Amino acid sequence: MTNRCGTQGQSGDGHAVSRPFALEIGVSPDQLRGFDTHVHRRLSALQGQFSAQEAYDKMLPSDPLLYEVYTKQRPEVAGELAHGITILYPGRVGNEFFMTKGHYHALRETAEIYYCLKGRGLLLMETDAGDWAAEEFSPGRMVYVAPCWAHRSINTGGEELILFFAFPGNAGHDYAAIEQRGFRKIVVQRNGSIEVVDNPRWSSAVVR
Ligand code: PAN
Ligand code: ZN
Repeated sequence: MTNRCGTQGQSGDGHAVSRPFALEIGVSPDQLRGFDTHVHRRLSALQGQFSAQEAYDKMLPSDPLLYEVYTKQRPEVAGELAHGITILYPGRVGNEFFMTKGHYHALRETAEIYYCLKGRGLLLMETDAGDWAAEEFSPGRMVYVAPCWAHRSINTGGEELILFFAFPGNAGHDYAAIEQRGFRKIVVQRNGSIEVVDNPRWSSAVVR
């Protein structure tokens, strides 16, 4: 039986065995240098996701940057852990807070860990079966995304929300279901407070 540990730098399947390493990570720009991919996501990437279409259309010409993702890439196999940092900027579209696209993992039964380094926010989660949850982010708080739960980060504060994350190398990302029907809940500011309410645009249409 082969495994990925092997002997003398070669795993049983002939690939190089991963080496241990360490990274300086944190909230300052020089603590992001150790990552090897960097993605920018702007408002236009969240077409159809915000409930206030008029406010969305008004903001679209300037296409503001909503978040950046820095990732340390790992082989996309079980046993490895992909990891990185998301910086989600503060702001709203109408009364709805800036958020990430959100996704299921392509391999549904894979979990994820988030650890908040800076800011305030929520991790909104839901399952195909209709369950949902919202856990708070504040510096020092960890949120565990259980297997099979879609997840979307939301910045409810006035400064950047900075999150460290780690997930199995073979998880993959499935954006389609969320792009088509959104999450069941949205997070809005109402009379100065933060509320999790039903998404008026959510559709129960089965997406496969
Ligand atoms: C995170 C997210 C990251 C950006 O790394 O990918 O916060 O969110 P979207 O991928 O939804 O745009 C993660 O959950 N990875 O699995
Ligand atoms: Zn994920």
